Amino acid sequence: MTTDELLRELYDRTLVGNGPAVLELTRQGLETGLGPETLLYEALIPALEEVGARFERGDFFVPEMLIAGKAMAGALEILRPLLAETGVQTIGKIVMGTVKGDVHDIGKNLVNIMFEGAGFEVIDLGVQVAPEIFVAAIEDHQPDIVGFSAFLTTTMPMFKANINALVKAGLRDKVIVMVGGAPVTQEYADVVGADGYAADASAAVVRAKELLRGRRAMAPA
Ligand code: B1M
Repeated sequence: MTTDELLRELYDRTLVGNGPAVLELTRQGLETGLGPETLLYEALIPALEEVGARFERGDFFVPEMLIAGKAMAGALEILRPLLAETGVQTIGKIVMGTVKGDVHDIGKNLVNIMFEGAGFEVIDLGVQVAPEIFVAAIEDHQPDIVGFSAFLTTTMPMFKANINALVKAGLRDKVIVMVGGAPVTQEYADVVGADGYAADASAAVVRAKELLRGRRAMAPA
C-alpha cells in the first residue's frame, strides 16, 4: 500500500467507525514511518469533520458519530505516547475540562496530549464539568491555566458561567483562562472575557506559552 492509499484507507475506515481497522492502519502507518501528526491531520481529523458534515446533512445519525468517535479515540491511544513524548521539564500546570452539558472529549484529550508533550502538567477533569468543580480544582491544584472546552453552541455559554464562578470565588485574577472547541471563535472568547483562545491543539500550546510568559513577566520579582 502506498502512503496515499494508507491515509485514504484510514480516512475511510474512521468515517465508517471500523475500530479494529483504524487501529491496524494506525499501527501500519507508524511502522512505515508516517508521523503521528500526519495520521492525525491527514486522515483521522478530516474523517471526523466529514462525519460532522454528514450528520448535519442528515446522512449520518448519532450512532454513526459515536462509532466514528470511538474509532478515533482508539487511534489516539496509540498516538498518545508518541505525541506526548517529552524530556522537557514541567513548564506549567493546567486544569482542563469539557464544560457542563457537553460530553465531547476527543478534541479536549488531544489538547491535553499536546500540552503534556510541551511539558505542562495536565489535570483533566473530564466531561460535563460544572463550574463549582472547576473552582474546587483550581483551589486544590493552583494551576497557571484553566482550560474550558465546549463543542456545542448550546454549551458555549458555560464559559461565561465558569468565569463568573471564578470571579465569585475570588480566583479570576489568579489563573489564566483559555477556551476552545469546534464552534468557538476568538470573538466569542473576547466576549466572555477569556484570556486566550486557540483553534486547535497545536495552537493551544503556542497560545498557552505566550500567556504564561506574559503573566510571569508581569509578576512581582
Ligand atoms: Co457531536 N456534535 N453531538 N458527538 N460531534 C459535533 C460537535 C457537531 C459539530 C456535528 C455537526 O452537526 N456538524 C454538532 C454540534 C453543532 C453545534 O452545536 N454547533 C454535534 C451535535 C449536534 C451533537 C449532539 C447534540 C447530537 C444529538 O444528540 N442530537 C450530541 C450532544 C451530546 C452532548 O454533548 N450533550 C452529540 C454527541 C456526539 C457523540 C457522543 C456521538 C460523539 C462524541 C464522542 C466523544 O467526544 N467522546 C460526537 C462526535 C464524534 C462529533 C463530531 C463528529 C466529531 C468531534 C471530534 O471529536 N472532532 C463533531 C463534528 C465536528 O467537530 N466537525 C460533532 C475531532 C477533534 C480532534 O476536533 O473536537 O474540534 P475538535 O477539537 C479541536 C479544537 O476544537 C480544539 O483543539 C482540538 C484538537 O485539535 N480545542 C481546543 C478543543 N478544546 C480546546 C480547548 C482549548 C483550545 C483548543 O483551550 C482550552
